Amino acid sequence: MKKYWLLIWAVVVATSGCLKGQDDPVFPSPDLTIPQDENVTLQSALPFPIGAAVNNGLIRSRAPYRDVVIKEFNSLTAENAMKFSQLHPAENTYTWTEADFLVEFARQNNKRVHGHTLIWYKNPPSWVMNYQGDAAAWDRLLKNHIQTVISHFKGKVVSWDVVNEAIAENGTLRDCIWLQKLGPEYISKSFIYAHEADPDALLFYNDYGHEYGPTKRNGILKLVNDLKAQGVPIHGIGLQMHTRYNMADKNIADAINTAAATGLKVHIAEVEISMNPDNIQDLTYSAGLAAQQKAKYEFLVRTFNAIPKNQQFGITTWNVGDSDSWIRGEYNRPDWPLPFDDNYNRKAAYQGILDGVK
Ligand code: 9MR
Repeated sequence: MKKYWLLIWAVVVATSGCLKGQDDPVFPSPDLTIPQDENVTLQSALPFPIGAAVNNGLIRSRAPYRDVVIKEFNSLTAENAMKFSQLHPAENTYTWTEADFLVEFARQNNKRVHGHTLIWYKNPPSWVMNYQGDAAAWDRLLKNHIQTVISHFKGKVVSWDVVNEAIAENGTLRDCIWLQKLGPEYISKSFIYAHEADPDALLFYNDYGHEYGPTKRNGILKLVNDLKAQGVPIHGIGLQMHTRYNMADKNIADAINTAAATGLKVHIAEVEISMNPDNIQDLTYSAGLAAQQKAKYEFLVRTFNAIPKNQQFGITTWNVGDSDSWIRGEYNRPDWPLPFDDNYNRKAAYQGILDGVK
């Protein structure tokens, strides 16, 4: 008899494993969500634009994702579709399909589109890396790319991350192909070319690590203040804010307030709050972690909401649900960095965002 029950137990365990669908999240969030209130959305509750970086594949294939994007956010950034390699894979080839899809989706749903990103050390396609030419030829390459892209989206994309991540961790200019070929002026030239192509577009310098401390932050602030002093058309500063639950509030406040002190518009441009920065492989998302994440989102929003109104360009989360985040794939660890869980339920972090403007 004992053997018989053991057999049934074994069959049940084995079958429940098989029943797990292919689409089941790798790291399901436990039951740590807040009740759905149909009268509340982020875009209706917040007094500044609230955006998400989005992925076209998910917009097309996952209805709950698309629904949350439409319902909760009023500003969109392409997570990848407007990067150099994606738009300009060969010298004489531009591929607009994906970016156009996103812009059209935004138009149909009445969302602002923020362009990301024109010039980034990380993203040049191999034809750029292998390009042979003198300084004038490199200058033309830079100008053609920026102006072709901006002109294509003129009137549809209101703002651009013109240059992304040009400052290294030690606060100096990061070594990259653009610096090597054009010198430090590649940055001011990028802004000038962008402004020529669309004088109405708001132009941002975007970087991460303002909250790490003064070393990198001072390098970033010096760069944007120098650009301003030279009369270069720069209108905003993007703080990516890929941060973590145990980042000190003071560091976050210093990051936001020093950016605001430049007088530029401030975009918290790529927020997520990682819950597992130490890469613990068997970590689970607990009520305690959820509460800490909620508090960190709340602090960030409260601090942003306190800078002058006309400088509040908005806050953008780097994708939507926990399973959409680049973090899990990049670091191969469980993590829950976003305000929505794997199934697009609202987390405590969502409530934290709402509480930040109370
Ligand atoms: O989330 C993006 C990921 O899907 C891409 O593979 C990666 C490389 O293009 O870029 C990620 O987004 C980055 C953003 O463009 C710039 N700041 C850092 C972001 C996370 O790496």
